[in-house]
Amino acid sequence: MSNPVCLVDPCLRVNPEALTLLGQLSGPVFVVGIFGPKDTGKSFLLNQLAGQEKEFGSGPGIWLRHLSHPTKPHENILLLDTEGVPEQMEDDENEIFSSLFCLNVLLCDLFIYNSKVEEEPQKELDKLTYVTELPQKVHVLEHCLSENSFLLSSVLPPFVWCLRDVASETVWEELLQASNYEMDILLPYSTEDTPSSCAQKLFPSCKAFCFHSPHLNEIEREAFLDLPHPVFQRQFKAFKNYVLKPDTEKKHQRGSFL
Ligand SMILES: Nc1nc2c(ncn2[C@@H]2O[C@H](COP(=O)(O)OP(=O)(O)O)[C@@H](O)[C@H]2O)c(=O)[nH]1
Ligand SMILES: [Mg+2]
Repeated sequence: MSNPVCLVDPCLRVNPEALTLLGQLSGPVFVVGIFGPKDTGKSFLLNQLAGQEKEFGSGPGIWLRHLSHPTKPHENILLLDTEGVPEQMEDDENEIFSSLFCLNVLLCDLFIYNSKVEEEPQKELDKLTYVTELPQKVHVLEHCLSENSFLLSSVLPPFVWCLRDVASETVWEELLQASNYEMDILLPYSTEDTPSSCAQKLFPSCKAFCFHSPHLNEIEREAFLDLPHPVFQRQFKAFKNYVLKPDTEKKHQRGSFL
């Protein structure tokens, strides 16, 4: 497993060190990207996917980490960690995050949107306003712009929404398990062009996974040492199975950009 390397800086300049690392890879590559608000446990989740107990975050831009597939050593996994989106931003900073979102989405085979959910899920997903800009920013075929929104789903990866710090008593997890983690079970039907309905329309599939906080209280810590909370571990296992298991629905339906 490699240490994280900056792939692109906030001005979207590619780091030659990352290109050298990519050039040395042989065998199939599966790219998992994450995006979302600051301090919502994005880097922590990727560290868990990498099997790392030690936490380390990422700096500005998009950061790349390479690991071998846990059960298929000749296959590669690339994790793309993105700097977290701050709550308040100037216009030019907002434009940078919009570009980082777009680039992350286009580079990965599976895109994770990670956020804490304190109220209705739809309100939280509607904060991902960058998704509504995708049809203007990504043109699949220059001569077919009128069909662009429709064509986008052939180049976009599956969308996975990770809802963090979800209390055990909500019914969301049960609903998701019963529907094979289909995200729309959490969202009321809407005909408006909100970010949540755009995500459902544009991405080829949308799944959602709930996570309890990984933190333990004093008493639990004595029983479980420094591991994440057992409920988090159970939920993480289902998520990891989805992310890393071969699945014709989600893998390699589209051309690779990397
Ligand atoms: N409440 C809570 N804290 C978390 C969670 N995951 C990680 N953390 C902690 O939140 C802090 C920020 O995590 P980090 O992964 O760096 O957040 P990022 O900015 O989204 O990458 C760290 O101290 C983590 O230990 C979570 O699911 N819930
Ligand atoms: Mg981080």
